[in-house]
Amino acid sequence: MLRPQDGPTRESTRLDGVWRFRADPDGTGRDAAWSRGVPDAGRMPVPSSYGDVLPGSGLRQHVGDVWYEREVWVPSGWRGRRVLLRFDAAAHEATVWVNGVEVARHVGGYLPFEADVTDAAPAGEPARVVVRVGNELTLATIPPGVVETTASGRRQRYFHDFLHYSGLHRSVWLSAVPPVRFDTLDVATELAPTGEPPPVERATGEGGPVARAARRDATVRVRAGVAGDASGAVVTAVLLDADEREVARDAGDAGAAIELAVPDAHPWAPGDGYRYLLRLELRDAAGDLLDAYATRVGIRTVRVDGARLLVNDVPVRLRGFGRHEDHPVRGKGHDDVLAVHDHELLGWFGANSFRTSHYPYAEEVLDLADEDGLLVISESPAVGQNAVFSGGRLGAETFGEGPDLIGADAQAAHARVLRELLARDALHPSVIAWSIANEPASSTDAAERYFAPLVDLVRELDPSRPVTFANETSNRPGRCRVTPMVDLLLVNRYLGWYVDTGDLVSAEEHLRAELAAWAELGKPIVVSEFGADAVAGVHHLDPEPWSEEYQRDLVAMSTRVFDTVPAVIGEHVWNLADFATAPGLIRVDGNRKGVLTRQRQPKAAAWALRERWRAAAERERAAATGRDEDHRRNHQKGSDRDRPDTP
Ligand code: BDP
Repeated sequence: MLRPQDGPTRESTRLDGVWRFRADPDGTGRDAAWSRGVPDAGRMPVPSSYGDVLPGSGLRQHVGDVWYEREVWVPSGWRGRRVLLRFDAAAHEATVWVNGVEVARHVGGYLPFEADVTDAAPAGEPARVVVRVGNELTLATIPPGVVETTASGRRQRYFHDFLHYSGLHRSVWLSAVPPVRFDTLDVATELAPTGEPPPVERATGEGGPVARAARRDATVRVRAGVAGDASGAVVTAVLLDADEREVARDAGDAGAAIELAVPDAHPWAPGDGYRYLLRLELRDAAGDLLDAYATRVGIRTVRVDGARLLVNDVPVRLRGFGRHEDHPVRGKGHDDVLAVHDHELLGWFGANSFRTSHYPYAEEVLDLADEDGLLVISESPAVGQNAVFSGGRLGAETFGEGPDLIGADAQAAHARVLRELLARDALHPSVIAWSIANEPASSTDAAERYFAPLVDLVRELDPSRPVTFANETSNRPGRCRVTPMVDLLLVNRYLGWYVDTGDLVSAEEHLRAELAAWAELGKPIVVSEFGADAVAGVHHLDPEPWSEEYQRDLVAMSTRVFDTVPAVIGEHVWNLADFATAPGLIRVDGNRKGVLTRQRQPKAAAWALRERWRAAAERERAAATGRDEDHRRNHQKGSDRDRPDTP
């Protein structure tokens, strides 16, 4: 499945806007054939979560089905082409009908799916699109949950700490594509070994210098899969630089690998979102154009070397956030305004990285990260697989076979979601690691059995990126059975908050000891969560939890510790901004661990982080400029020597 785009052979239109909508908690619509048309429907904007849009509707707590409906004219000019209907996300499972005909079913709330609707939606006629979206989580879904019957009706319980927003969160597309066409695309990039001196050693303190890689010869390997009868067809791949100058070209049979040699390539690197444009053409034996597809390609490598994480063979140090797709009213509905604003805020902080905690984000977000040269840890939606957070709903073992355990069905769903995630995100240079889960119970035999095949699967699907997962605090070094399997350690730690509450001196000692223990494993460590709740406007002279000062001081204490542990190559504060959660005794209108409010205004910690991270970014820029300058001088010397008339 390829992303929709416009081009010489393809056209696409977004079906975003206000759709007809009706909640159906009793599941009436399934028997009453609402698939043909939803009676007495109200309205709902797409994309958005439906939870907070209609005041007083109770939809925030809704469990079960909702129905969406709209009409669309299929352009008459699309005759003879295939018509695809794509949902960038339907949270959390959906069935789609076009003119009463079922065209798609999909389980999982954060990844796209599409249907070929050519027969159901003839060109030149109106088509009625109806979507049933369900949001029930079970122990077989990713993420897990349990539906309980209470005096107030059915309630969805879940073990993750963000509101279970639901609905059509991302764009819906109708596209015309040629009958014989590209339908998958794999791109792998490699840089020639560097003859340069080893990169600058990381100094301790405030991030350490990280230099951008200099230009190097590169190879781009392209494999484009084709749907339809492509016998005799030829694929041409052309790579253009950012100034649209052709730098490489080659051709091959449909489905075969094409290797493009790119001399003196400009790598994609942290803070430098340089990308080439890859243009693909598919022509039949007579030379007629069957399909064309274009995508941006960042040339870069990622590698773990001992306790270092190397991008383009240069050690990187991640500074940034765990985030959420979460905004007032829209919930998890993607919005370009808010996404661009959040990314500008990352720049304001001097951040260079984030994790898509705890589910795949809208692809538009990854586009922004690609463009900005941000380092992204892409996470699967497997969050809350841990009895510790389940309030007794999961058996103490968490994983295994049984009515209160997460077992083989969940594991199969988890594998499916990882396949879909990698298929969607592998083309993004910003994605530098795959996180297969957040904070599972990871210290048992059953957890080892559950995760081992998933780690293998990700490695097999993408040998070019490290595999990781975020470790939860009770799964200590030596006990945790999953950390030995992964390449990069993510540890979520709340010293000074859930542990040593209000005592930053003890917290510092404990954090130092724990990180030293993790460092023994000889792998790079990203502290992927640390932080404290702070209610904006609460101030205190003493170290009082919930005050802005306490949050600021806890972050400062933590980063002071990180700077003394060379294996800690990343710090992700939890969280960029306050976010909505299920109601709870330790939640005040949501989780307040944002260093920004939910409205994206700074708390005291934000200013302190900005100072630390901008200083680090500045040092990186200086180091990168130095390296570029050296490279330019060496290169210049070489070419001068080649010219006979140069003294
Ligand atoms: C961690 C979770 C994260 C929570 C955070 C918290 O990974 O989703 O929001 O704690 O408690 O356990 O704030």
